[in-house]
Amino acid sequence: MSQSSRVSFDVDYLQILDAEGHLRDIDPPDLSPERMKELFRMMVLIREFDRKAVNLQRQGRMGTYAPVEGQEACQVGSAALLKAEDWVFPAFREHGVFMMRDIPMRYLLLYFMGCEEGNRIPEGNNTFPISVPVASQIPIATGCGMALKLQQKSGIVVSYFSDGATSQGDFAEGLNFAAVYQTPNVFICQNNQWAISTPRRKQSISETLAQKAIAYGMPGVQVDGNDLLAVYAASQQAFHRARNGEGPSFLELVTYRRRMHTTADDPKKYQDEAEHERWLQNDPIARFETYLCDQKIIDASFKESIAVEAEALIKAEYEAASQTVAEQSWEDIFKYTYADMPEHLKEQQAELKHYLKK
Ligand SMILES: Cc1ncc(C[n+]2csc(CCOP(=O)(O)OP(=O)(O)O)c2C)c(N)n1
Ligand SMILES: [Mg+2]
Repeated sequence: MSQSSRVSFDVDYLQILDAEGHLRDIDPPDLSPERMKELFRMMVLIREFDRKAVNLQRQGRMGTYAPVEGQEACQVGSAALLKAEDWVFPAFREHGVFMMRDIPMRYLLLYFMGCEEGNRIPEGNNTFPISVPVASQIPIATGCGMALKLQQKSGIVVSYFSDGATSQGDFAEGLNFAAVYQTPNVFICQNNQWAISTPRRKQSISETLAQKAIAYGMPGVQVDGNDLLAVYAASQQAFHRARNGEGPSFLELVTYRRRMHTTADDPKKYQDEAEHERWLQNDPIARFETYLCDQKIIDASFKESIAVEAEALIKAEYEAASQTVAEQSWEDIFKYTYADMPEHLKEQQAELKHYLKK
């Protein structure tokens, strides 16, 4: 008689701050008050930058922009643990990660103003440029992890993506081979509930996205992505495993895209208003602020000072980006794809020249 056996798995859900931002009965990660103030400051700066960027697009001063509002805790809480030697592979909504990696805001502004220069990451910064094809950065990140391992180099590789990317073949290939080769990768899925107008439940009927990791042979944890302390603690554990040669991990950070997919989209056409309103009450910045106030780490004057500082910084970065744009020649848009310009581009260049002369 054959004997049957069962294998069962659990997916943990990590939350440290409750919905209002008060500490639950669980030890918070070891973060100094100064470090927490800095992380809060970054979350506020990202939110201010994001709102300004949407306004610039609305004023016709910038091209299509993908807002990151709502995902500040996901990005700050994880990127806070990155070292300069680590490699980062972002998608197209990781503006907070870029800022945490010390890439000046003008790069992001330039990119969304249509200037490819914005995608030229400063020399020596191990952050890859914005990647628009959904999930395409994931297998490349795995390849980077394999390279680090083969070369016996230190450092880990973190790739960021969102729920929609988990439906792509690249996701399966990337996670599978990271587990097979036990690479130092951490896969961070910011489950913001939407892939343009496709809701999370139509993307996958799996109960969680984190459980997909288990099938590939790596730990998968679901985390309250609007809880900075939970994101930090989960990232700390995953990064630690990767640094210690214990293989890859997957984090599903449960969050919400508070605004439109991009400025070219109108979510009112497909979102349920009541559900949207419910999510708006779950604000990662407000929750962390409540915690920091409870702990008497920040007060109203600190908040005021970082808001003033953020405004000035964003203004200066916008001016720098505008200056670069003003110095660009219209011909640049034709120049850099081919060593020898093909006929059809020459024709288009001539056509635009004629048009601009009018
Ligand atoms: C391979 C590919 N298919 C389709 C698109 C068009 N597209 C751009 S963003 C997007 C949805 C992505 O959703 P998700 O991965 O959840 O990322 P989010 O927008 O939520 O950050 C799609 C389908 C694309 N960029 N790349
Ligand atoms: Mg999404």
